[in-house]
Amino acid sequence: MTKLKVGVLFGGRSGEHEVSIKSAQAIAKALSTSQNADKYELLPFYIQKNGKWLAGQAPQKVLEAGVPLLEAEDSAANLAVKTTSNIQNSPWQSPSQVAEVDVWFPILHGPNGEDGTVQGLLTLMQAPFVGSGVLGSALGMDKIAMKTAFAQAGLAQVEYVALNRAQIWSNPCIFPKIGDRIEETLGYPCFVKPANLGSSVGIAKVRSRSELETALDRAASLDRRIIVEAAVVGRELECAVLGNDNPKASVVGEITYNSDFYDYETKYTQGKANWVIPAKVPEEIAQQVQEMAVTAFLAVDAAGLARVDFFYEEATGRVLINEINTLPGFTATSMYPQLWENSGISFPELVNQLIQFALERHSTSNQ
Ligand code: G1L
Repeated sequence: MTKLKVGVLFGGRSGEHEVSIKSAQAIAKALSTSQNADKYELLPFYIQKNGKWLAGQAPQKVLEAGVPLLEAEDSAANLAVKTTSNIQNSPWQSPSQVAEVDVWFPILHGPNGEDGTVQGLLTLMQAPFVGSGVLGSALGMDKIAMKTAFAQAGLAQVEYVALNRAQIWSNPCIFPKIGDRIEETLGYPCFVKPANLGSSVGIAKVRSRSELETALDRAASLDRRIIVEAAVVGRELECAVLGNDNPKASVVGEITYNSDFYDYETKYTQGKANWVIPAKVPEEIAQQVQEMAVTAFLAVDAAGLARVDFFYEEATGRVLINEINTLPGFTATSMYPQLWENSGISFPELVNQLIQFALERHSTSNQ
C-alpha cells in the first residue's frame, strides 16, 4: 500500500515560531506511532524566521533538536523553494518536494501575523489541508469579525465596542463621543485590545477616561482595528470541536488560577494556570457549552478543528462565548488534544482523524 505523504509546514515568521516547532514535533511523533506508520509518511517543511522555506534534512534536524535553525546554518540546507528577485520565497518557484505532498498540516500563523494567508496559498495549490479554510481562519483571527459572526448566530457574548484607527485619530471631536459610548455600554474596568488576535501586545486594562485615552492611542498605533471589551467575572471554560459539516464537541475543561492571581491582568502575564478536565460544572452548563461551541464553529465556517473559550458567570448562570481559536496549541499536552484525550480520542487517533477530515473536505469542496 502506498503511504499518504503528509506535508507538515512549520516554523514561520510569527512570534509563535517555537510553539510551532513543538506542535510539529508532536504531529511527527503521532505519525510514526504503530497505528499511523503504515498509512502515512512525513514530509516536513520548515519556514525559517527570515522566511526561507527548507525541505529535506534541515527540517528533520529542527524536529529532532526542537529548536530553530540558525540562519547561518542554512547555507547547505536544501531549499524547498528557489527564490527570484521579485517573488520572494513563493512555493511555486521550484515545487520539487512540495508537489509530492498529498495532504498538508499548516502549523503556523500567516507570514505577517494575519491569518488565512497560508490557507489561501494551499487552496490555490488545490491541495487538501488540515484545519479551517481562508474564511474560517480569517474570522478566527479578527476579534471584531468573529464577534459579528457570533452575534449573527445568536450566541451570548461579552459586551464590546469595535473601533478603527481613523475613528480614534483622525477627528479629535469624535473622541469624547467614543469615550462616552464606551463608558455607557461597558463601564470600568474594561479591556482595550488590538482586534488581531495574533498580536498579544497592546492589551490594556483601563479604569478611567484618561487610561482609556492612552490605551486607545497605543492600541491604534499597533493595529488598524481595535476592540474594547467589558470585564467579566466568571469561570473560564473551554471546549474542543472536531469535524467538518457535522462537528462534534469534546468534554468541557476549566482553567483555574492560583487565587492570589485571580485577576484578569495577572492571569495572562503570570500564567499560573491549572486545568480541570472535565470541568466541575452542572451537566446542563456543560451541555450548553458544547452546543454553543458547535454553533460557533459553524458560525465562522471553521473546519477540522477549533478550540472555543467561554466565561461561565456563576452568579447569573449565564454562559458567554469569549473566542474561537482555529489554530490552537497542538502539542500532546496542549488543551485541545487533552480535551479529546479525556473524550476517548488519543493524540495519534486525533491526527489520523484530522487528516481524514482534510481529505473529506477537499473532495467535497466546490472550488
Ligand atoms: F493543522 C492544524 F491542525 F489545523 C493546526 C494548525 C495550526 C493545528 C494547530 C495550529 N496551531 C498553530 O499554528 C499555532 C498558532 C499554535 C502555532 Cl503552532
